[in-house]
Amino acid sequence: MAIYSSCPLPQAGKSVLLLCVLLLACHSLLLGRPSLSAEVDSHPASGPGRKTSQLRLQETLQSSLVLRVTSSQHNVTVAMDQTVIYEDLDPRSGRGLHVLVLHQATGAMMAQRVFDTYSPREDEALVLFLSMVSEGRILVMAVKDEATFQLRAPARSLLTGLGSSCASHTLGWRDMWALVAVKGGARIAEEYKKSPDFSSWGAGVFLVTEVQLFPPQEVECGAWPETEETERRRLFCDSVEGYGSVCSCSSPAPVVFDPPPVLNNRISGVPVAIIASNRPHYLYRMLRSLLSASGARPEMITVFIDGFYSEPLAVAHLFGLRGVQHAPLGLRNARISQHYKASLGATFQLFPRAQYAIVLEEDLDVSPDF
Ligand code: MBE
Repeated sequence: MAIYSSCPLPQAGKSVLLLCVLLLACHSLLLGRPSLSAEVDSHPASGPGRKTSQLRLQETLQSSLVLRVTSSQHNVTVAMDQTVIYEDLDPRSGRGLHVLVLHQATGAMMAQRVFDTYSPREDEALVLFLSMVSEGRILVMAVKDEATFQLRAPARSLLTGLGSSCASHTLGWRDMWALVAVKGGARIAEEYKKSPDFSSWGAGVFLVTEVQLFPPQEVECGAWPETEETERRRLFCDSVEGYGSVCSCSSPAPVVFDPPPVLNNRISGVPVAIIASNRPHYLYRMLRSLLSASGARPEMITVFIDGFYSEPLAVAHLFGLRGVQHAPLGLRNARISQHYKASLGATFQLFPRAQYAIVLEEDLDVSPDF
């Protein structure tokens, strides 16, 4: 494990850090395990030979990977081994803090977000997002242009909690910065370049570090019961991140609901079409409320997605619902009309005897007596 940091540390802090690094390295060597082991303890291991659903197809898994992270005025790029997995070179957009979440066993990218922390309140969204990421995941962060004008103390202390030595005070106006860390654990690597004056940007940061990966069976939750619901949960939690307790090992949020039936229900045979695009967190919230409403019947619900977005489809499958992706047609209002047309057409094809359909958009919340 390499630690890169150009942020000033007090001398005593440096000696303690060196000692800790040496101790950690010895501990890893003695145990013959990757040095991120502390984070895995919160994911109890399952029985031997069990693989996560996403990993079942992969015969040989790497034990480590090399990350290269660039942070500069116009560029955030992340490469894994020899492959660029993320790149934002657009000079007109993408200002702020770029965050990637990687799976600690496969290195698969599970989430990517940009928080424009030059602008107000984006730091709150950053804190919320990071709080929803499961412990043990690898976090990669990099600044593009400027990321500190509205980066307030709570966000700074959260980054400090991830092991950053720059985030609390040093990181400032138009400084460049990259961090690789483990959620709930320690910093893996950090690089920083100060902007020379108010009207200039810091020189580009190029961070290179090797990250140790975990064997899949060490990161899989063994506490979930062996049910069809768990199968869906595993598929979801192996591929996407940022849904908090859905993937909690000890107290996972329910994905099956058993709402009370409605007496003399005259709409139990009415299909429900959810009109969705690429707002998977809204979709998650709406489906949770819909499936909890009295009389809800999952088999009547279809999620129609305007585009080939994988995350909303994963959310539909998490709840055991049908998901249909459409190739988008047209632009703006025309695109929305086309999506409605295709979704209604498909609904009455799926339910040819239906006379009515219920149409809901992905950002609604359904009341319990809907
Ligand atoms: C802006 C523009 C933006 C860029 C942002 C962050 C400023 C110059 C002076 C002040 C504030 C902003 N000031 O320029 O360059 O494109 O995203 O800086 O770098 O308060 O004096």
